[in-house]
Amino acid sequence: MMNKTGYGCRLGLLAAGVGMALGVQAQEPAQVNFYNWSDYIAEDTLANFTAETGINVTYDVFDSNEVLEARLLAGNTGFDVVVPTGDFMGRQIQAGAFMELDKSKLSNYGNLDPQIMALLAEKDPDNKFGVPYLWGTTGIGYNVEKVRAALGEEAPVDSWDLVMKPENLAKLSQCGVAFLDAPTEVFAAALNYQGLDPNSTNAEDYTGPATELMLSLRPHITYFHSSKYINDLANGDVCVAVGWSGDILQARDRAEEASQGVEVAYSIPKEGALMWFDMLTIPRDARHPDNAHKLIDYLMQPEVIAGVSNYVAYANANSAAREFVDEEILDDTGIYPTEEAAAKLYTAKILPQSVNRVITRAWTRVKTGR
Ligand code: N2P
Repeated sequence: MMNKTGYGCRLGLLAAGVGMALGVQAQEPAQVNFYNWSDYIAEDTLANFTAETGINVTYDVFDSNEVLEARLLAGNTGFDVVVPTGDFMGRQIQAGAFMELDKSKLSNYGNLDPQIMALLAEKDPDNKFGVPYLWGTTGIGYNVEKVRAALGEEAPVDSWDLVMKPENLAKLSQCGVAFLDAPTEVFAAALNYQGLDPNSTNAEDYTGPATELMLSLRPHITYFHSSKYINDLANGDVCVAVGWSGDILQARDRAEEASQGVEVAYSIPKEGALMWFDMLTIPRDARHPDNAHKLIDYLMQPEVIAGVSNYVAYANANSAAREFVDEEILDDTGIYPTEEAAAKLYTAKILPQSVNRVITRAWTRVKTGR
């Protein structure tokens, strides 16, 4: 009777309307949209999540914080989980980009390393908006044999001299040089190398010495790109890359699997390097926030995140996962640095917007070489 007259349906709509007005969430469709860094998850992670929860994952990838930030700040991304790096997350929090996490929905939260959480609270007070996914460093990947051929046995592979002395880079340019297209990270490395504060808030440090150094290197840099270098290093198409730890180690592993005689190594230079944490966050306007929490909680399961670390060669921040991480990953000092190297690592602070604008302009100069 009700159906015939259509009241059932109308009542249903009315109830939904009242429910929404009261803030009662309707059941979400079994869907979650995940925007993650490229080469940053195990092959089976998302399929296993879907098998376990029945929630479908639409997966899309990026290789630049700037790209993610532009989308986030424009709003309406359609994504439910995104992965900004800690310092970027910090300023995006200030811009109101995220939804506060409901920790009652994160049963695995207690697995996270309390020391790392305390460090992250500098950018996210009370850890309200983000949980760490993976972390790594920004250093130098190189082709062992080609670098030796270009610079000899004494090639300074343990130092930023390798890529920040124009005379070295000039020789390496014959076999291909890749730099990340990550302005804040490369400028931080250049400043640190020059004995300046990698987190300088002094605009002249960027427009002056850091830009000058980068312009002197520019003629020898084959390209700026933040994901292509994995295959290029593995294939021997570039012989040196300023890049991310795990990506370079993936290149090492791909080269090994291909057995074409390419040997890739990763170095955290002795002058120090940037250490960063990538964060699981939920955009403020996410349409599937419940499922976003389920995905984040899933990624905090010890076996799950250990499986990701084992696959992508990045460290995680999950204390309970340690026993599931392969020995060779735990023992790899490119992934979990020695205490000596760790003491030299620096993290990125949230810089004033005015400094960020200076960095963006200076980076354009560096890339165009003018
Ligand atoms: C993974 C890139 C690592 C993320 N391809 C850098 N924050």
